[in-house]
Amino acid sequence: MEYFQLKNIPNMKYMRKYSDNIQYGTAGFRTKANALEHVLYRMGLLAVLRSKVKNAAIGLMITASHNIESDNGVKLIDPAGEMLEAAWERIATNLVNVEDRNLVSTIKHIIEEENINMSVDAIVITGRDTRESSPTLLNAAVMGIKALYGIVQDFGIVTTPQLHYLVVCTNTKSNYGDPTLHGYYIKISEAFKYVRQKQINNGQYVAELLLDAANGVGAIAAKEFQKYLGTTLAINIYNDGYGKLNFMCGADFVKVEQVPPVNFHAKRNFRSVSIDGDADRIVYFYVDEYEKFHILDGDKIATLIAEYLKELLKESHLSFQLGLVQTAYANGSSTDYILNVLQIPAVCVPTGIKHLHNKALEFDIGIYFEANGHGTVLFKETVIKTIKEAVTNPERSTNEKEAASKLLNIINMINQTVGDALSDMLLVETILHAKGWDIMEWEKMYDDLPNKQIKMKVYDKSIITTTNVGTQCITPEGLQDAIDEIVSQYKRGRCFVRPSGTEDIVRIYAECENLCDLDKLIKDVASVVY
Ligand code: 16G
Ligand code: ZN
Repeated sequence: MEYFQLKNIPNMKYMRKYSDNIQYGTAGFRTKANALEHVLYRMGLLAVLRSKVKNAAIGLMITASHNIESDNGVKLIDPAGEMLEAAWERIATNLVNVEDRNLVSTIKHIIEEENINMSVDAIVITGRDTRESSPTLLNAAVMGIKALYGIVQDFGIVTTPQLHYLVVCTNTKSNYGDPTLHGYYIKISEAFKYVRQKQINNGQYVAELLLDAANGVGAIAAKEFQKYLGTTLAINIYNDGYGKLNFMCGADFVKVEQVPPVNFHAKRNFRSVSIDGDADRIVYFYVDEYEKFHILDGDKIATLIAEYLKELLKESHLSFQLGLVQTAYANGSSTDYILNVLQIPAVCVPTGIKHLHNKALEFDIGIYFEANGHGTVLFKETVIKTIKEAVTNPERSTNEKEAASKLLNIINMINQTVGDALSDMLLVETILHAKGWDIMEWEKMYDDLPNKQIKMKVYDKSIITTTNVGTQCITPEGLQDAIDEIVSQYKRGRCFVRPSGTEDIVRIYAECENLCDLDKLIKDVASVVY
């Protein structure tokens, strides 16, 4: 090992300022922005090591997604666009928390343990959201990357899914797409326009929607998309960056509070969309003529996509194994619909995109969505190859070939590297257009069970540990029995309690058949947690 390479690592500017330990959690490191400079510096160092180990480009995204503006965060993206491998999450947590005087020895230790060849070139692809703290944090990361002689490819302000896309394209040498933002917009928008011109605009569908962009980077990306889409779809953007980021707006707010965002002119019964601060989550909603708010969340999006893909496969006479992956937050009605009506296997995994993504990879075509609106569809390479062959196969009928060609364009429209709010939005728009549906018709696919989610501050959330994909409490003793006892009193009742992996709180989710019982159910459970 050539240790001279480590001589630049000690850096007075990026000394560890806080003694509190911080953890690489569900979505990387996330906390108050002013506590993160040394974390970014060290993650820059780690990204270089990860790139050398994988002999591929690694992504480093600076964002705190739907959190308040004063927070920030960082996550590393592995070469195929997936979240950082679990073993390296532990390495990251350790590296970020060691004393400054132990930093160099810790790096040496990682190099030895992981058997890293330091002569391999390292490329780190960086991006950041629109937060005020992001440029300073990017500087810290870049200093870390350069201290270990890594190459920085910075894409400036991008959505999280754009950065995943850029990492994948860089590593697959254009197999997936061109590794530029133009490449991203053109790939998705061309596919969208292709499918649209093949379909007659009919029924209740109107090619116009209202978008709440959470005052985040999604507003920039949506404006850019509008240029590529031309008149095929009119996107009216609210919360477009001039207001406070994620403040009473955005997908997380709308989903949890079940109300429209602020600064939003909801037209009655009109298709409206909310995305989050880094544009990897999406929910649809509308307000009806009685001022009642309706949400069509990740579950509704997943079922719509699943049904449409099933139809296209049938039309093209292609048969693949479809699967849908959800978490325990999925509405019970959606799971029933998937299993009983669509007759597609539904699997439940723990919260966190890496779990959903990994499970979805097991199917030929794996659809995954969290109820909060993060999701995408993954197609096996062999599936794409078969569909491509079907498009040109002279033995197939014109109808079959048309359906296969639609499928191929649907695949191009989907950002398979991670959940992408804007790519998902264009996919939903395509399906509604194909069916000639307005948002009310889509909503009728199935009725959601009344549901509610609350956050609870507790003295120490680590006292609560869970099993069975986060739905059963193991500790403290007796808690789960008490919850079961309460839930058993409610028709179609379901309720679970788990500590959040991203915030210092406990989450309680409840659903049951009667809306008027819901508040009591969740309150009773909260009282035994407290
Ligand atoms: C993050 C996760 C999301 C999860 C949410 C809440 C990723 C990319 N995102 O946004 O999957 O639902 O945190 O997690 O993994 P929590 O309930 O553990 O706080
Ligand atoms: Zn997000």
